[in-house]
Amino acid sequence: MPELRNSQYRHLEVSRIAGSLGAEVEGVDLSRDLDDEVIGEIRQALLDNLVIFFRDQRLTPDRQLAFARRWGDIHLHPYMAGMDDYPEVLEIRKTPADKKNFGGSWHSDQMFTAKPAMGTMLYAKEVPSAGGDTLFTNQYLAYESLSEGMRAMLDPLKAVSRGDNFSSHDGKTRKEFYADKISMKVKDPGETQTTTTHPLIRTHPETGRRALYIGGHVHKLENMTEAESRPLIDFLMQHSTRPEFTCRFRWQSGSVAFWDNRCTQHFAINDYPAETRIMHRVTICGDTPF
Ligand SMILES: O=C(O)CCC(=O)C(=O)O
Ligand SMILES: [Fe+2]
Repeated sequence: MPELRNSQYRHLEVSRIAGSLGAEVEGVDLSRDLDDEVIGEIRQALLDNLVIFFRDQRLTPDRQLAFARRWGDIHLHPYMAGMDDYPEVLEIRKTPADKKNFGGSWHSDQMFTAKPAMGTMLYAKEVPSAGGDTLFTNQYLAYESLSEGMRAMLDPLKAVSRGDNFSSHDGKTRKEFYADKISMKVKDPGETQTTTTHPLIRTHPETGRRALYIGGHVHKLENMTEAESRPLIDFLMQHSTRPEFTCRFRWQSGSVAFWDNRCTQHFAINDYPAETRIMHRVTICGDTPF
């Protein structure tokens, strides 16, 4: 990971939280209209650290959307319904009545669409007294740490991702999976494409670095059977989530995480059965992976 020293930032203070990815960023109030120089520094911090965190923010849905729009158009989730007043903001809510959580397996957001979300911004409204942390992993390192032979074999492959009925949901559809009282509304994806083939190794359009592009939505490899694909997918999922490639973020109310789906996976830990966790999520449109 290229090291950017704090002296290279004029507006931000950036402190890494783990060896492979993740940094806390201080010195910015995300509810304000930020000038291009500050946005440029935040972009640099994101590209260098893959996921960045801000503490003690106060964001209304309008201000969260205003900050998100500085990065691109807002991406709408094909299956999950947004807030009544703010359809572009998805409220991720888990109460003691919910057994399942949203995002509770390793994945990269909306890999099953033709143009998956470039980035995701999550703002913590209410968090458990302990638990409900989120894990992230560095998919550049996952790729670079493979043997030359393995990389050569994977380079031309493509993976098929599905938005519904995927393996981390035990083969259930979203409606079935979320049936037991999850406080989130599942909608019909309509015309949106929800099964898509993407390169297994993708090139990040801004850094030019190659990264493994895999996650829980991957169902099989193109031109192979499910049985043939499964051992390789299982290996790559296990490899890409090795502890030394990860970081773990402990939320407080007012925390914001902003991650780059083009070079990371994440996992929301479901370890707070008796407590409530409420997050506001906005995703930003991305390009066709190549
Ligand atoms: O709630 C979380 O920590 C993350 C959930 C998730 O997967 C997402 O927002 O994309
Ligand atoms: Fe996610």
